[in-house]
Amino acid sequence: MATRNPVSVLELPQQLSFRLPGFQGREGRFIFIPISPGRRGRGSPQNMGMRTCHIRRPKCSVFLQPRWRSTLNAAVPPKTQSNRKLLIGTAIGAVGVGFGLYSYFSLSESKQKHTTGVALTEKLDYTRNDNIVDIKPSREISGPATGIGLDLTLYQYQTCPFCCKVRAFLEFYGIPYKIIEVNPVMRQQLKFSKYKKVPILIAGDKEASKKHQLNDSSVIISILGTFLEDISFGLDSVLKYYVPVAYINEDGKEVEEVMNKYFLMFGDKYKENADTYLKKERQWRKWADSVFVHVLSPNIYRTYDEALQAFNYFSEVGEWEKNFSTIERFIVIYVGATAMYFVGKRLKKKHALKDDVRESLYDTCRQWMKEIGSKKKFMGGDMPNLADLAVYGMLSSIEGCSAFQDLLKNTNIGPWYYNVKEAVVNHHGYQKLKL
Ligand SMILES: N[C@@H](CCC(=O)N[C@@H](CS)C(=O)NCC(=O)O)C(=O)O
Repeated sequence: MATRNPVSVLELPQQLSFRLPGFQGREGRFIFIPISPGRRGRGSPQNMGMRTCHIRRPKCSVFLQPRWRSTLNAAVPPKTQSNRKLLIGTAIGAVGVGFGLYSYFSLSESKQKHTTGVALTEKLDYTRNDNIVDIKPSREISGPATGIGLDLTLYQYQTCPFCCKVRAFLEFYGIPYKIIEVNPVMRQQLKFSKYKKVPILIAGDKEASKKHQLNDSSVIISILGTFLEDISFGLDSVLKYYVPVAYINEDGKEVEEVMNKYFLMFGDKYKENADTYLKKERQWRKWADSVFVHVLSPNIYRTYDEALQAFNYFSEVGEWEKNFSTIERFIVIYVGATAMYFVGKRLKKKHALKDDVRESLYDTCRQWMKEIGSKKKFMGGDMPNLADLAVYGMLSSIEGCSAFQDLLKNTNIGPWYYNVKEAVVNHHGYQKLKL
């Protein structure tokens, strides 16, 4: 059975390795094996399990289960924090509104955790979360694609580039959803979740009572993208193809990741050239997450004035006046801008950006435009594809900053950017849906 979309180990973000407690130094590699075709006929998305990945469980993992469980629960910060720690946490949380905290947090967390990497299918029902409480949404976004039958709530920061990416996707397809704006200071809206980053999407089939918690922007987009290929397949079925794996990364930090998060599962719908096309789309989606996003923070926090400007912009578009008290807003803006100014410098070094970080921003965007070439309107051709939406979404998060204006003046990215914007705000993707 042909599918154009086999999971290739080479394309995985990094070699997935696991370390067993008491067996330091013994390492193994998970093996991706194809599973057998489903009972449904060739050519239908129901076949898509054919080439999806399953991860073979290390034989000894059975002994690890108690430790594993406690390890995964340990993702919740201990409740015994002192007030001082809480204050520091609050200030850091404030900073989280901006960009770059992703890397910032990764660095500090890796030192705190001593955990065991394990994987597996026991986590098949990972999306299940019974602790979700109904909070009044900050706002509701309407769209023509009401027929998809999903009830979606996005937990987000308005200007987080990963959240902007998910919103660009939802808007492009005209999918209605609710937004819960997370207060970056207290983050009380995320109490229900062990995963403490945004975006988080709570998704439920309208007729089913079960709600799923989807973490990570690319996971969210791939799951919804696959779902939209044939909505009759149902969200529950699609989720089975996106199994998260817990493992220890190179920094010694335990992370959970869906290893095929850049893959859409199409069954054998596409053939021939589609393989190359889709591979490119995946590569550039990954590039957006691992390269492009890292030039944004150092650019918008390049000087203290720019950092303040950025935070004032976040305040405006995130409606902080409505969401926070004046004192909270003040703290977020001034503490946040100061901290992010320094974090920006650290990120500049970490990601080896040029002395003038603007040059790195221009280079990165030129690289993107070169890939599109002069013959196509979008990387996706006449319509934006997921890579277009990812890069556009992330870039839109800095639209109100001077870095964005400089970018328009110094590169030819403007026409592409505004073309994607037009396609997004007018829900051009909706025409592609077969509802
Ligand atoms: N890989 C994740 C990254 C998400 C992420 O790092 N989000 C940042 C905001 S931009 C975050 O929530 N950081 C933790 C915090 O602010 O507390 C994704 O693609 O969704």
